Amino acid sequence: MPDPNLPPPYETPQAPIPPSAAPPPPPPPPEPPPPLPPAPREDEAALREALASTVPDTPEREPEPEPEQRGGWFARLKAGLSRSTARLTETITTVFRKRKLDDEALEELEDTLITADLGLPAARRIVEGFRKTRFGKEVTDEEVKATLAESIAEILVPVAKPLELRPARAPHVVLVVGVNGTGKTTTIAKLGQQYRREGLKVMLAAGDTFRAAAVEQLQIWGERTGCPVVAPAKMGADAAGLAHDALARAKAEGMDVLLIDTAGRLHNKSALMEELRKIIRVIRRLDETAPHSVLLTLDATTGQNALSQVKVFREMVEVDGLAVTKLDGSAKGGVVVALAQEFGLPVHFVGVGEKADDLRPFTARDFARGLVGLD
Ligand SMILES: Nc1nc2c(ncn2[C@@H]2O[C@H](COP(=O)(O)OP(=O)(O)O)[C@@H](O)[C@H]2O)c(=O)[nH]1
Ligand SMILES: [Mg+2]
Repeated sequence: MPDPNLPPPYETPQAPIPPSAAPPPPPPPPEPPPPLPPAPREDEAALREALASTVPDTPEREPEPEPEQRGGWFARLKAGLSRSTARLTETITTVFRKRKLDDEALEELEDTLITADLGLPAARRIVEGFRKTRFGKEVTDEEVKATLAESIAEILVPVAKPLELRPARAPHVVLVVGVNGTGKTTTIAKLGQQYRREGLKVMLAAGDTFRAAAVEQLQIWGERTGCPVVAPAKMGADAAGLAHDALARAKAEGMDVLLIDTAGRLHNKSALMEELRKIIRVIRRLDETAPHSVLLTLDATTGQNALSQVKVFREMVEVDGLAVTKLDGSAKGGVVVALAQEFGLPVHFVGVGEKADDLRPFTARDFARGLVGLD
């Protein structure tokens, strides 16, 4: 087993120093030329970044904290959402300090909600709620925030559904799909670790067979979390074949969960669609009920673009639920409300960081209050 603390097995090629960057002839002592930025290959850069940021220390060395009460996680969620909160509440705080809720005020509220990525339909729905119950009354920013949190929670409640696993020893197959960089591999690793902690037997399948970085990232996580990883024999191997082998092994070894990573090359949509559909076809030869969940990862920092990604992926496969990642770095967390309003697809998980513990089931009320900045 390779030492996970060793640097990744890639050398960064040094970019040649152009003559123009060389020091002028010696006025002693000569200044060394400024170091040029390295020019790593795309995969190497991705791997380096992935390894540096996504793989926490081994659980043996640095035990993860016990699962916390709502308090700890809520605080983290709220902190993660702080940029989105600022987006949403700055205007409310200034505009609604004490103000009559008239048409103009409602229009401003609607604009604020749209700017905060909640989308037009959700913004309209929320504003209509205000109109019905509070129109003509004097309101404060605190009242507006409280009502807003309630209206948002109302939109989110129907989609806040956990990913329910089927009974043990009949591997529950989760096919994880999504655009490159949205967090598929990291989400699989996080789920693997969490299911392992619950005592489940979990296998990971490195179905993004084109990117060495993706395969190695998953292998390292697998080693650390005690999840066997089924990896391609060579880069570019058939993803469907790999998924098939992985399910055969998962069944033979009595796994509870099989998490299948996939490629997300959206620039070649028809090829990706064919690949995903083929994966589904071949795993159904072993279990006609598989995959039991098709989980689509969405990167919250992409805001409204996440909506188009849902549409595109739903044309390719039957998406069962969403995992929304990177809510911590995003000012566009309001997009979760837009997603809920527009598609009604279950939001199973939200990610607010790169560690295994930074992915949790989605809870409507906590999210709504966190987004609005309330406790
Ligand atoms: N801040 C933050 N970063 C995340 C989160 N989820 C994933 N990432 C990072 O996003 C990058 C891409 O993730 P990856 O899982 O490789 O995406 P993939 O291409 O879809 O497999 C990695 O650097 C991850 O560490 C999250 O919830 N928060
Ligand atoms: Mg990946």
